[in-house]
Formats: sequence, C-alpha cells, structure tokens
Amino acid sequence: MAGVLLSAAVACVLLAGTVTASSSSSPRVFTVGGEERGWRQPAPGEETYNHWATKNRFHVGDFLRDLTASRLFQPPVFDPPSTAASFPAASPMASRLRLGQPSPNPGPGPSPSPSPGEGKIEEGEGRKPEPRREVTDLGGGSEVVHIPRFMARERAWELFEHLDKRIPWTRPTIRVFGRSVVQPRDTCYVADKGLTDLRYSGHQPHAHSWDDFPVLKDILKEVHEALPGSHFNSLLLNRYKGCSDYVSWHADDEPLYGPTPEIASVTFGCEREFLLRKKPANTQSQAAGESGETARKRLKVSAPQQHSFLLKHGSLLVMKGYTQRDWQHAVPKRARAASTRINLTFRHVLP
Ligand SMILES: O=C(O)CCC(=O)C(=O)O
Repeated sequence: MAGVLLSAAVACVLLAGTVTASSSSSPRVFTVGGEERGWRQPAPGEETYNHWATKNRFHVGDFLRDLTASRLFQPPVFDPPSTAASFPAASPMASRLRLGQPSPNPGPGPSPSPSPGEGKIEEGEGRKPEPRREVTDLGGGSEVVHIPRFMARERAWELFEHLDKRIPWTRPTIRVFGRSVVQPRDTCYVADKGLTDLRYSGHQPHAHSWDDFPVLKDILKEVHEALPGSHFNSLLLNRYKGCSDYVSWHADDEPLYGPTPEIASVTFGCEREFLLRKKPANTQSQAAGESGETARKRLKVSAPQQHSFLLKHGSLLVMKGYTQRDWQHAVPKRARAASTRINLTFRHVLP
C-alpha cells in the first residue's frame, strides 16, 4: 500500500514536471547554494512520466478514483457524539439524551485496549464490519469488554420505546442495612423455567417467561451471537426514570451464578456512567477463603482502584472472570441524566 502511494506521488511530481517543462521553451532552472534546482527539459530519449504512463496504460485519474472506491482507502466515518448537544433542539433524540460529557477515562490501572481484530473489515460482499470492542483487563482474572456501538441507533430506539411501554415494571421494597427502602429504579425479571430463584436485598422477584417477551428473545439471540460460548438463561431489567434513579455499589456474586459469571449488560436511552471499584481486601478474602492479611499481601492495594465507562444508547458491556468476586459496580445518581435509561443484564444461573 505504501509502495503504491509512493509511486502515485512520484508519478504526480513527474507529471507536473513534464507539463511545466514542455509548456515552456526555456526550462525554469534556478540555483541554491551553487546547486542546480527546478524543472529541467527531459533529455532526448529520456523516459518521462508521460512515456511510462502511456506504455503502462496508467492514468492517474483512474488510479485515484479506484483508490477512493476501494476498501484500502475508507473516508473517516462520521461518529456523532451521542449527546443532546449533537442533535437539533427539536429532534426527539435531543430530549432523550442528556448527559453531554465526553467518555471519562478509566481511573488508575490498565486502560481499554483494542481486542484482536478491532476495526477489522471482513472480506466478502454484504458482511458488516464487527463493531469496535474495548477490552479492559482489571487484573487478577477480571475483565470488562465494552462494545459502544453494539446495536444500530434507530433499532435501539425502537426497542427502547417497546420495552418502556410493554415490560411490567415494578418498584419493589428491598432491605438495605436492616431498613426497608423502595428500590431506586424499576425492575423486572425474566428466566428459564425451573432455575433456582433469584433473591437479592431480601427481595425475590417474580420470574416471567421469555415466551411472553419475544423481543427479549431477539435481543438475547443478538447478545449470544456477539459473545460466542455464552449461554444466558435469565435477565434482570432495570429502568432508571431520571437523574435520581440509581443502583448503589454491589456485586452480582450470588452463589446461583457460580464463581466466574459472565454478565452482559445492554443499554437503551439516556447514557449513564457505570463505575467499577475494587472490593475492599477483607471482602475479597472472605470470598476466596483467605485471611485478611493474606489477601492484603496478595492484592497490595492501598487506595481502591476505580474504572468508569460511559454506557451509551445501544452499547453492550460484559463483566467476566472474577469481576463479581473482586469488584463492585454502581450506576450513581447524576444530575444531568434527566431522561429514562433501560438496562438489560443477561446472566447464567447454574443448573
Ligand atoms: O444498570 C446497569 O448498568 C447496572 C445494573 C446492575 O448493576 C445490576 O443489575 O446488577
């Protein structure tokens, strides 16, 4: 490719030179520091670009047209920031998206790295390129995969509208530190028949059947296709109706998910910040059956490590490995998150 471009550049220079030289009876020559510079008349019989191009049936215009039409040179893709500011005020998108910050960088620790094949263009007609994946190695066998544009925007809005209206949302009362509180978000639970019941914060959600929600089955299929080897059989849905709705620091480390659950989270609507922080050493040591001191030595943690992801409309975030054992996650209140966000977290309950 570099060779081709270099040849093209050389060819253009030669072309320009030949034109200048042949359009003037006296070639324009000037000297710099005693050295002769500028265009000179080709010597009789000397091969110029024109000779070469004619002999090789090469035309620079055709070459550039082919180059721009080819997959080798793709014009940059317009990537509108998914914020209210990027849409006209009257656009329905503008009222749906409120968080206007750029994606915050992860805190200390490894930054997201492209996965193998990132940005790869698949060969073959009609095949869509893979959406970009950012893989964050949290260390200690924990990993997060983020696919910001997992789903096309328009389709994701259709799904948002459907889920917002059709899901039987409830806002249950849960127990937190011995007190009964109304859960600060709407929720719904869907699961295969016969699985162990989910129970969190003293609340056991009713398990709806997938058959009642064909749309959720479609989304599940897309998630399975994006994550080969995954086999999700349950889904916890959350709806954050505005800036005051949130989920506080927790880990989905219930035994029914096993020691290394993969949890896939799809976002629709208002983008929200998703935080991950390392669990305090004693919490991890309990999970791993270690003494506190052993765990502190193993982890060598002084200040909690934290990562932040901006979960945009149509994005997919996957927590893998020991993320639930060693890390906690939260979606905090955000004053600027004024509109509704729907989140689907797909999980696998052990048989
Ligand atoms: O809304 C989110 O992105 C996270 C939801 C969550 O933490 C959970 O369902 O356990």
